[in-house]
Amino acid sequence: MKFEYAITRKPGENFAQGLTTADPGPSDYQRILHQHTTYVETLKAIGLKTIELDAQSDYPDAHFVEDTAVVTPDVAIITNPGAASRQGEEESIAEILAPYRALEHIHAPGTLDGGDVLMIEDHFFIGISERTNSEGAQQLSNILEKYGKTWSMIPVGAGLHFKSSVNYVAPNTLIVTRDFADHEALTAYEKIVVNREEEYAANVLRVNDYLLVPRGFPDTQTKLRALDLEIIELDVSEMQKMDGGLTCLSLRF
Ligand code: CIR
Repeated sequence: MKFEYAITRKPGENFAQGLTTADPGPSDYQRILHQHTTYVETLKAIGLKTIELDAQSDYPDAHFVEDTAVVTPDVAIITNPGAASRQGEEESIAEILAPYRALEHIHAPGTLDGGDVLMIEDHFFIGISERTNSEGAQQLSNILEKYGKTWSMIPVGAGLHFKSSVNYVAPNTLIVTRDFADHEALTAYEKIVVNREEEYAANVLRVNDYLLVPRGFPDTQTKLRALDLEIIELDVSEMQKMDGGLTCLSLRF
């Protein structure tokens, strides 16, 4: 689908109280604001209309808007985020999406994070992770079927979300971490495999004819240059400290 819009949300001053498995070290609000502003300006520069939301002080992870919805050409599925501290973030996103798409919802006991869902044309990979449980994945697959889409479920294993490790970069081509390089569910695709030292760089964001890649992963960038796409490098070091990255920071549709 050609993306026309992106929803983003400004990080809150308490962003460093968000969830992370990393040792984030000292936080720097001005730095994350600068990185986030550059991200939003980049989306605009490549032709998207942005819908920019204010920080939500009750939710230090709320700028990772991707986890709150799965937006397809016909329907937006509002998630029930898997982390207790993030449940409720989806409410304001549902209001924003309502004028654009029919809405469906994931209900408890189902949980689902948008970061676990990879849309490849009419097919959806749904990662089963610490955040997305089987019930949530089943609810999503039922909704997708109603709208004529196909799906596969795939255990995430290592990494926070499925899209921390696997992303769609070009026709029939994925970028994957080594753990997914030989995965039987992905045999139909060509693959760019990132080195162990550069695993974070599997989280790249394809937007129409552009590929947004995280700064500081030279080997992956060389591999991606083989694709016929314009590559834009962005510094997302403050998001990386909080287990987030380029895909998490927006909802494209
Ligand atoms: C969290 O743990 O929920 C946030 N700190 C990071 C969420 C990243 N989102 C994503 O990968 N889609």
